[in-house]
Parts: sequence; C-alpha cells; structure tokens
Amino acid sequence: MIETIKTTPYTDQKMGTAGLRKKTKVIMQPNYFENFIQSIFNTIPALNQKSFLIGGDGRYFNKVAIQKIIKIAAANQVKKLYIGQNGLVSTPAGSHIILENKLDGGFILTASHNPGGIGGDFGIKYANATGGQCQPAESQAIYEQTQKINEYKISDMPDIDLSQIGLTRCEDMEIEIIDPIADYIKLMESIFDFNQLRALLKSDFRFVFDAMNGVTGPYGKKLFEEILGAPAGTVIHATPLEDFGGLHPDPNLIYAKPLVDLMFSDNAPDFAAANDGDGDRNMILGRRFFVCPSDSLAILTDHYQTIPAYRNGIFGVAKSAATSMAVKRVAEALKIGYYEVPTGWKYFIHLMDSQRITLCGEESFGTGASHIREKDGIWATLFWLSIIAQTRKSVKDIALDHWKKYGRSYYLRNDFEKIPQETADKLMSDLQNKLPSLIGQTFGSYTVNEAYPFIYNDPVDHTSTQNGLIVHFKDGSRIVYRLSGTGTDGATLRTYIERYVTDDLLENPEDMLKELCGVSRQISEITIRTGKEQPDIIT
Ligand code: G16
Repeated sequence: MIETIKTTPYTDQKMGTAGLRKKTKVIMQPNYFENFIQSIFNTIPALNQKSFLIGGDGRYFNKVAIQKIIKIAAANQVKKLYIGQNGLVSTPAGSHIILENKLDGGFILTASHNPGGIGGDFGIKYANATGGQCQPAESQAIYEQTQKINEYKISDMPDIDLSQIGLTRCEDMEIEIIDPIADYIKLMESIFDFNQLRALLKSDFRFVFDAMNGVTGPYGKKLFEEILGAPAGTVIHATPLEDFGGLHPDPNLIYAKPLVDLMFSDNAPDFAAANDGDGDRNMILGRRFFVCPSDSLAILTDHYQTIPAYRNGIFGVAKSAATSMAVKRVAEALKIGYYEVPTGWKYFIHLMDSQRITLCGEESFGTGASHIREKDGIWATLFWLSIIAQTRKSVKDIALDHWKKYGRSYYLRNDFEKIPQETADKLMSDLQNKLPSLIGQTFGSYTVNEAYPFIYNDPVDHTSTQNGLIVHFKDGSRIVYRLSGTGTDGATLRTYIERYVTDDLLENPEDMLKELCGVSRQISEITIRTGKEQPDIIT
C-alpha cells in the first residue's frame, strides 16, 4: 500500500561540492532523509520509465537509508532499481554501473572521506544519467523542491533482502540486486595490462593497499589478491565497517598515519595506496616517499602511453584551480588540451562528454579519467602500478625524474576548520574586495603580480561559476583561497600554497613553503579574524 505522509521542509538541504553531506544525526531527524529523496524524485519526469542505482560505502545508516529509498521509489512508481549486494557500491563502480546499464541516475550513500557512525557523517551523492554528480542547475532545482515540500509518498512494503543477487518485484517496480564488483573489474581489465600487473604483483615487489575499512576492501581483495595474484594480506582494513573501525577514512598523511609510518619505516614495502570511504580518493606512497596529488596527476599524464587504453592518444587533461600547475607544464610539453575548472568533479563531466579531456584530477586526492564520470582510487592505483611495472623504477625515482624534466611545484594545503560561517563568509568577501589593491604589494620575498577571483566559463553549457580567490606572485608562486563545500561542522577555509622551482628538488615542502604560508595568513587576516595562528590540518 502507498501512503502519503505530510511533512514540513528543512531549510538546510542545499547540496555542497558533492551532494548532501551532514552529521548522521541530522540526516536521521524525522522525515529529513525522506524529504530529500522525494524532492529529487519531484524534479524527474516520467519516473515510471526511469531506472536508478542505489548503493553506499557501508557506513552507519546505509542499509536503513537504502530501504527508505526503495519504498519511496516504489511509491513514486519508479520503473526499476539496481542495488549493490549488501548495499555496497563504491562511487567509481556506481558511475560505471549507471553508464553501462544506461540508468537515469543513482544514489550513492556516503559522506566520502568523512568519519562515519552515529556521531559521524552521512551523505547522499546523487548522480544523473551522465554517471556523475548532477550539475548546479539540477541541484538548485532539487533545493527548491526541498524548500516547499509538504508531503512524500512511501510504500509500506516489507524490507528487501539485500544479500541475495537476483530480481524481485515490489508494487510495480523491479528490483535487481547486483554484484557491484565484477563489472568494475572488467572495466579495469579493458584499460590496463593485467598480465603485466600480474607479473609485478607475483614477483618480490611488495605492495600494500589500505581500504581504510571502507567500501574498496572487497574490490581490492578480489582485484589485487585473487585476480592479480598479490599475496593474501596485501589489502589491509579490508572489511567495510559502519564506523570505519573508528578510522577517519581520508587517505592523507594525517588520517592514514599508520600506513604512512609503515612506508617511512625500515620495513617499508615498495609501494602503497590508500582509498577513502567510498573509493574515489587515493593517496600514493613509495618507500619513504609521499606523492603529492597534484604531482600524481602530472606524472600519470606524462606516462599515459604506458597504459593500453591511452596508447593511441588522449584528448587532454583538466585540473581544479586549486590544484598545482604541475600538470599544465606536462600538457604543454605533450601538446594536449588543458583546462582549469572549479573544485568539484562535476565540472570535468562536460569536458569528458565533449571529448576535450581524457584525464583529470584535483589536489584533494582525486584522480580519474573518462572511463567513468567520477574520480577513481583503484584506477589511480593500477595506473601507478603500471608505471612501476614498465619503468622498473621506485616511486621516488619516478617523481624525481619528473621534477628534473619539468621542475617541481612544492605544494601544501592549509585548512582552518570549524570557523563560524559568518566569519568565513566575511573573510572571503573582504578578501575579494581587496584583491585589486594587493597587486604590486610585496610580502617578504614575494610580490603580487595578479589577484583575481577564479571564474570558470563552461565551454559546453556556457554557464560561469566563481570558485576561490587566486593571488599570483612574480616568481610564479600562487595562493588560492576557498571555502570547503564538504564540511559538516562550521566553515573550513582552505588555502592552497604553491611555489615552483627547478632546483632544490628534494627539500621538505614545509620548509620550502614556510614563508609563503605566513604570507597566506597575512593576506587573509585569518589570525585576526579567527584567533587561529596555525592551520588545523596541513596536507
Ligand atoms: C568532493 C568532490 C571533489 C572535490 C572535493 C572538495 O570530494 O567530489 O570533486 O574536490 O569534494 O572538497 P572541499 O569542497 O571540501 O574542498 P569527495 O571525495 O568528498 O566526494
């Protein structure tokens, strides 16, 4: 039976950089989740001809949320749902499932790299038929629905068993529980040379893949250990846990510290990669070596011919404005297209669909390509393994060769967290207003030669988006300021700091950027405005 439940709007259901992300307890408020799902359905015509994917990273509330979407979808007469077995689907595999099966969209239930559990975060990444997160106009339409919703429809059908692969029918809707892993692995096999990878992983090469108790554990076990022959135990933190075992499933130097400590110890393996909760972010480590994500994008791009799928050429490459300029130098040398977009993977989608780019990446530990419309942590890991297999060099030597050829962009991101929203908004608007007056000013050894808000004009739909403020110095150094769109606790000011050099290639980034970090604080007046003398997180 279908029930119509009266409800009232929640004012805070605007999607951020990647869907709706909130404290789990916020999402669990009465009707909060239901309102949001119904609001999405309200923007989609002819639901009885539409099919969607549902899955998540396994965090707390995942299974409850899935049953709710099933019942709301059935009541709204959706044609068919594809659901990952046991409610699990990684964000990249989800993108592939949507594209492969020509679905109309998908709900990936995740707060990505944010911690899980009842005291943690929960989120909904809503993808459209492109296999990527919906575009700003769609999220605006959904937001407008959330602000006027007064009822939602829900079926009183019993819960569906998510553990059994197969087809069932409820109300008039088909439900297919699918294996979320098999097709994704086939896709990887169509891109990479599995024989070459197998030879490497079966040799004495030592590799660790840290799934951080997120969704990529089962993917990694199947792919690296069963199919590519890496020894059992290669994949660590391999079981998706509702609270990620207390871990903060964010693959960076701070939250993946045990892995970092291992890689900097005497017993370090040759190579390590970590993925975040939903499997789209990646961190790459060599023995006593960390690969900055901006460099990772540049190095992968420079080695594209290593990979069978790209051997015949690639269209071009794109990065977010906050990502370092390293990949631009590679694009120029390779004479391929180059684009700079706002933060948020959705901005790459038009560039991929219009065949302007093949590869893309962001400083926030995201790298990917046009095989799907999301960033892809396992793909990045396989790409690095392929470069190692082909060059027979260590990660550090691969990076050093790169810097010798192109110079090095030393790069750090400083995050100032839990700032009251009003303080952060005022800081950004005041900073934007004073940008013109910065030009020509000298701060220590750095003189500003350009300062402007980053404005992106989408070449496909001709919309423009403003995202971040850029201060450029005479020596090529840059500072980018922007507010995070994924936090759930006040505002986070991110400052991205970059300095380009052609010698001193193996110095410590914190030393090389010490003065510039100070300049970034001075320009933003962060200390005066928030009392914070240092960033909360440096990555
Ligand atoms: C999400 C988006 C990314 C984006 C990141 C930025 O990542 O998918 O494209 O780079 O947010 O986050 P912030 O706005 O906090 O800087 P994820 O992995 O959280 O989905």
